[in-house]
Amino acid sequence: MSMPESLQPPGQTDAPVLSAAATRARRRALIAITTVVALLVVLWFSDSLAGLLPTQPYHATTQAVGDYRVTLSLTPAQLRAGTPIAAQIALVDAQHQPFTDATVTYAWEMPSMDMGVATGHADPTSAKPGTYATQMTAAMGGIWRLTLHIHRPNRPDAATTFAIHVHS
Ligand SMILES: [Cu+2]
Repeated sequence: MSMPESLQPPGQTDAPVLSAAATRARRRALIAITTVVALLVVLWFSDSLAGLLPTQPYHATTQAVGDYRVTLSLTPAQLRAGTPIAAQIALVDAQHQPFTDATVTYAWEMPSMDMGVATGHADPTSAKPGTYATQMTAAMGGIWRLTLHIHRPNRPDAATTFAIHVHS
């Protein structure tokens, strides 16, 4: 939209041009600040918002750990505080062969606060070779950490962690 001639005299100086540029810069700065604030608000509330989502099932996750590949499956699909979580740990070697001679120990804790550490063994299951099982319980909703130590005779130890979101 062009300005009426009466407001735009032909002898216009540089001042209004500079002022228009300054207005544009201010507007850009305002948009940038608003965007940053909005992002911070979303980040601030994202954890509580995630807790409100009805279904967010845990998907089996595979990690390469040393010469091994570790696949962690958890049930039930909807992990909830106070409900036992069954963990199934499938181990294969560099040749993708399952192995049954490992001693698997775990530590289960909430990294964001001191709630103690539950430790124990994951025992080999008879159903599936190379699969080890255990059970944990999260006392409260939030991000939990499962640390797995894999020890095999005459081989270097391996350890890895999994971050697990438990609903409250
Ligand atoms: Cu906690």
